[in-house]
Amino acid sequence: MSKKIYTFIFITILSAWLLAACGGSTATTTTNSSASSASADGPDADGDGIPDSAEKVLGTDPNNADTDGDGQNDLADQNPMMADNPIQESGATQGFTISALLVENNVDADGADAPDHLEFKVTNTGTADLTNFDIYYTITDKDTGDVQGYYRTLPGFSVQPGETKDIHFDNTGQPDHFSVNPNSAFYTDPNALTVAVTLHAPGLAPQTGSVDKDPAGAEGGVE
Ligand SMILES: [Ca+2]
Ligand SMILES: [Ca+2]
Ligand SMILES: [Ca+2]
Repeated sequence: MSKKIYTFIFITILSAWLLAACGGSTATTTTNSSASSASADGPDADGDGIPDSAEKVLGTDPNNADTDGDGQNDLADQNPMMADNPIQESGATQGFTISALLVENNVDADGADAPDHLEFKVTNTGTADLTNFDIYYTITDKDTGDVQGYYRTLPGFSVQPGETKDIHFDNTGQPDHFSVNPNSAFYTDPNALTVAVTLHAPGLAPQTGSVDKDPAGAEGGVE
């Protein structure tokens, strides 16, 4: 699906919801100024003006007012699951490697939901502690070509010289586990996917990697 068509569908769904929320009498609405608000349309956990129930339909994150991390609120963002890659590091100094990139199947052998997550190992190949990482990753449906893109900073994640550490993307809330959109293609798209990541630390050359997520296979990736 093209970006233009997707945007049209998103706006159509959002408009329908806004109209319903306003009793069909007006297309204007009021955004919430605080998180964890609620209305006749149900809870709005992240206070972005879109109820949790509508976020599920739209595919946005009910716990994040800026699902794709591009700085634009979900309600205002015409393409809320597609951030452009803001990582523009020009440094050529090598300081770390991605030594493994793993994805987990989204259903178990019986077809039930499984706890998906994206996981990769980062090795510090330099002589100084590395912090202030940020990451951009895309999720591409291999059948339809649909792409989602997310940008995240990784606060609290650091790697000492010679050390290898795991970065996880899931919603367990554990240390070095970073939140993901539970309504993203990674969780909801049954087709084969390609996940591509660009990891960056200030002053160092970004490192990239990609891995396919098979719709029916076990956890895959490269070690
Ligand atoms: Ca919301
Ligand atoms: Ca949201
Ligand atoms: Ca956004």
